[in-house]
Amino acid sequence: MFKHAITRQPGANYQDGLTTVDLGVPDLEKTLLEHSGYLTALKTCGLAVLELEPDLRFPDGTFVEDTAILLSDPQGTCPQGTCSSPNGGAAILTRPGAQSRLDEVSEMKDTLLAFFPEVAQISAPGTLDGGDICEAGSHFFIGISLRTNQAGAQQLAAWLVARGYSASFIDIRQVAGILHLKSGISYIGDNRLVVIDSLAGHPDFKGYELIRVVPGEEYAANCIRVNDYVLIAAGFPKFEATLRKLGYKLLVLDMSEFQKMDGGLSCLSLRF
Ligand code: CIR
Repeated sequence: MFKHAITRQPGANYQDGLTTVDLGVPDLEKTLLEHSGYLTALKTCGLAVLELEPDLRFPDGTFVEDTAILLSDPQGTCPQGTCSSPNGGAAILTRPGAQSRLDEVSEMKDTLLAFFPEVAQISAPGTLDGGDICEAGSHFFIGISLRTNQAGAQQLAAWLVARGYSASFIDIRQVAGILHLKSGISYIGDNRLVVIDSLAGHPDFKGYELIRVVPGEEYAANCIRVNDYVLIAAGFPKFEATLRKLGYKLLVLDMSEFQKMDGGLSCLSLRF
């Protein structure tokens, strides 16, 4: 169960952020409306939502997921007192792969220290974006991408293994159309992985029930399970119907202005 979410409001210069897609310039008013719908959805899921102020130094700062990996429930295999914090959680700041986003993590550090007594950090030459990290129960898939390099992935894997998790690397550098691993897969619990076609054949996904996102609905692959609900992007009827048929309670959210900046549902919060 998640109890908390950390979010950051998009700033007035949101449109100056990075993007690889050509879907037009985001409309700020609509962006803020969509963001507010997202916050409402997290609250519906029962989360206490921390809403950080926009930070104009970082146009991409609303995509807080990229700045940290949080464990609310370490597996408990590490030697007594060496790696779990007293509240049972653990946090590690990333080292974002885009130069313009590197310093977002120092901002996030102070916020995390209010919840986690110790905060570790990925260090150079490692780079790692939270969007490349997919937690699937006690296993973590770590995407190697244009943002997350081998050194960053290895540092995170070692940190996770010390806390009782397993980890494997998924190289997405040759997979067209996705910025991060989680642009193409999501874990929604119940041993189910949502995947785009180009990742469905990966041998590491064999033990999971795969929920395929049909061609043309790839953006829908970035969805999040939050307690009793799955949050999905609006406008992907086949995917929505598939999840409804499986019995999931859905919150369907308008994400058009985030999609324009390569962002998805997972990117907009840190959940723990
Ligand atoms: C970026 O390029 O860094 C942002 N415009 C989008 C980040 C999306 N984050 C994510 O998927 N976790």
